[in-house]
Amino acid sequence: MRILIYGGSFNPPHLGHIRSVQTAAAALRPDLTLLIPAAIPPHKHLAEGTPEAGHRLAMTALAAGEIPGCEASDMELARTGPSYTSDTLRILHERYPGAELIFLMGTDMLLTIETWHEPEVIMALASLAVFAREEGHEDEIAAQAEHLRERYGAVVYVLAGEPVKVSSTQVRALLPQRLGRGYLTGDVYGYIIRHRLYGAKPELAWLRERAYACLKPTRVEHVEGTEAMARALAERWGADPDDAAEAAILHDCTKKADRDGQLRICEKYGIIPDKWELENGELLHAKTGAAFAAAEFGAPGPIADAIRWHTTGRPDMTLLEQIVFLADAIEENRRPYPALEAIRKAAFRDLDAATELCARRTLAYVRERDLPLHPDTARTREYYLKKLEDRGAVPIPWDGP
Ligand code: DGI
Ligand code: FE
Ligand code: FE
Repeated sequence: MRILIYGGSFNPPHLGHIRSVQTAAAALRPDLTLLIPAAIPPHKHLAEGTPEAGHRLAMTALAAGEIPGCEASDMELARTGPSYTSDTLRILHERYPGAELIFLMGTDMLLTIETWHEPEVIMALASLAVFAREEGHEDEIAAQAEHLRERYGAVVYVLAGEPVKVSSTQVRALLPQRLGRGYLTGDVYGYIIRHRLYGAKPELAWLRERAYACLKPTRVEHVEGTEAMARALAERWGADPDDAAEAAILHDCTKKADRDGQLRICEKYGIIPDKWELENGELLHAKTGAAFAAAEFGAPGPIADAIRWHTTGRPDMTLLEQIVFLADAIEENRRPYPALEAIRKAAFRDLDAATELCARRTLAYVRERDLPLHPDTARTREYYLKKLEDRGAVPIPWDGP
């Protein structure tokens, strides 16, 4: 039996890791491949925002899932004290008697292995595998391999193949800029976004694809329109256009669910519907959408709040909340309704006046259809009416439908 062992911080595991393992596995044909995330010792400088060990293990397990016969092992993370490779190999040697252990490493690791803890134990218990072509180090690697063979009786496999040029540091730097997805497996990327590890923000194309899958096909146009309008309003009023787009893409993500479906989502996320929401299940999609977006897509507080308040609004909304509240109402694909044009114009001239009129129009709509009026809608109207009055502005004239 042959076991390929690949250790590292996997912070996060990326396609470079996967390609290295695949190339090594193709050459060495192991029966089992173990990815072993290393415990990062407390004295070592932790990369900014390094997620807890459990997250690294979970990501490594997702990455391992891409490779046949490959598993993630928690044996180093579960151990207390310094994580020595020699100890890991001892344990594996006992667990798999008679197996050939092959330790896959990067070039610089091979060059420094003699400075490691118990190098002679490492080389007695395991063969070493290293890539030959890494930044023109071929001669150095060949010389070092020869030296280790002579001095320790080491078995060194020098593998052909160019490792993918990407580092975890690079990936961590890209993720907060809505980039980096191309360096990760889909599962690992989804996990990072769901938990917003490394300050990651989703690539919007990726988010659209996933969010649209939650919609009735007929609603996609509305969400596209809302995104475009939210972006335009964000540019006009100085909010982050990508954050506005993110909130807009997700704002109706639970709209498809009927009343029973809404109540099931409420149960799942511990939402207690109020009596107006119980009467009119339609109102619930704002609360359930916010919870779903946070749980499934890691939507951070300000974005989840913009989703939460997009239907009724609330007094003293944040800029992002106001933008999404209005964008939803005035996007280009909205079926025309009275006051639409007036709100649309106002939204680019006076955000509070537009908000007041938008809430006033909903009040009229609800009254006309004899729907239960949600007090949040009424409060939104009152708050923005008073805000206009306080600064001596006149509400936009509109007499109702
Ligand atoms: O989800 P959308 O259709 O894109 O838009 P939305 O989230 O603004 O939801 C619109 C619906 O919400 C619309 O049918 C009116 C309803 N609504 C908004 N405020 C109230 C309200 N319904 C009631 N009963 N009471 C309200 O205060
Ligand atoms: Fe909605
Ligand atoms: Fe909407």
